[in-house]
Amino acid sequence: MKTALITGITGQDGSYLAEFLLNKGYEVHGLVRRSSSINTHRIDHLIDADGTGNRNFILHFGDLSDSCNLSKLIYKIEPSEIYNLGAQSHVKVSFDVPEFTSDVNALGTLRLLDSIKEVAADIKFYQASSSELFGKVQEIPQSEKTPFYPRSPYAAAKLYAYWITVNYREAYNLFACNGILFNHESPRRGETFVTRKITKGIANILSGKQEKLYLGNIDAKRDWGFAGDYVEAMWLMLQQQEPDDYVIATGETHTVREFCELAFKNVGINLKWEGSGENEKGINSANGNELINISRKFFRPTEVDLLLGDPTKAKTKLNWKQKVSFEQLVKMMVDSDVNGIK
Ligand code: NDP
Ligand code: GDR
Repeated sequence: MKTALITGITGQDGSYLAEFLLNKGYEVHGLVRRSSSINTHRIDHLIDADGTGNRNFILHFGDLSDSCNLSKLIYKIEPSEIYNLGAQSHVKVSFDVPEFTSDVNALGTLRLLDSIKEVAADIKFYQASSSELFGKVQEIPQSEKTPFYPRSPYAAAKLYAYWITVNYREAYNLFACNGILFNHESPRRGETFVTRKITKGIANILSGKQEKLYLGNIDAKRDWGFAGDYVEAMWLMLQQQEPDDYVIATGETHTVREFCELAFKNVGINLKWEGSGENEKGINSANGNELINISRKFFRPTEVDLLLGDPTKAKTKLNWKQKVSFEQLVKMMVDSDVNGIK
């Protein structure tokens, strides 16, 4: 039986990856941070507290800032594969907590790689790299060959993590891969990321819990895919003969504005935009109600304007392809939130 250790198992991707690996017959171990309120809602259905979960699913307390604990767990579990998904993953928040973000996202990766090197150099390692590395537009579409230009403390920390992964691969012959994943979403997406904020906001507006939605830069463009499709690519990277780095994306880009329009359309509301810049408003064209306001609070000091990935390498070498389209993704998220509130 193969054994995997996942950091960030309580997050969106961790929960989908855990399900994926359990279905493949893996024993799955996950790193969980102790918190004062319960943080396992995405994986509760897998936990075997009363015999209803999965016996091959095992959780351990730990933190990416604690190298002693990480080394001990790697020594004890002896995983064949480690997926490093743990991170302070919010780009805007990284401007508020840059040092913490760097400690977890950059040094956390180093701590894992160095433990692998010391404890068992045959462990395969996946690093959750990000399209945020591309940052300020250098080239469109963005591929494995596009130069990086990080635009936030989050992206700068992920840049270190990317290169330290490459360095440990070259210096110590580790099987270490970077998945450069473009934005991927799902009904399990954290509620402060823009897609989920919009779909949850729609559900709240329809049920009278919220009057309108406050958003920042609605002209930013993202290449959005479905998280369930992307975790398969992570696994595929570790099943290859040679370690390598891959862009995972859909090859389509949309503005936040388009995401809003389509999401509202899914519940029968046509959005009309009025005004411009910070005075722009999204209005229900049928009854004139204001549904979206622009707020300075949600703008970033430096923005990533346009992401559009070229997944050709993943398609040809990993035989990976996305299954869920942009339209299906928006519908899936809106339906889940609207039905959840009902
Ligand atoms: P989430 O924010 O949903 O999950 C992040 C996970 O990291 C949570 O389990 C969180 O634990 C954990 N974590 C945070 N800080 C620490 C720490 N100090 N020690 C250990 N664990 C910690 O992110 P996603 O699932 O969306 O993303 C997974 C990874 O992929 C992240 O590294 C992210 O940066 C990266 N990424 C994500 C993309 C996306 O579009 N989703 C695209 C490209 C890269 P807790 O639940 O306790 O907070
Ligand atoms: P991103 O995702 O920064 O791309 O990082 P997010 O959903 O936070 O922002 C996407 C774009 O939407 C704009 N935006 C808003 N964003 C948020 N969160 N809230 C708002 O109200 C809002 N209004 C407009 C943003 O300015 C931005 O341009 C995600 C994370 O998952 C990272 O961990 C990951 O590495 C990248 O995707 C790829």
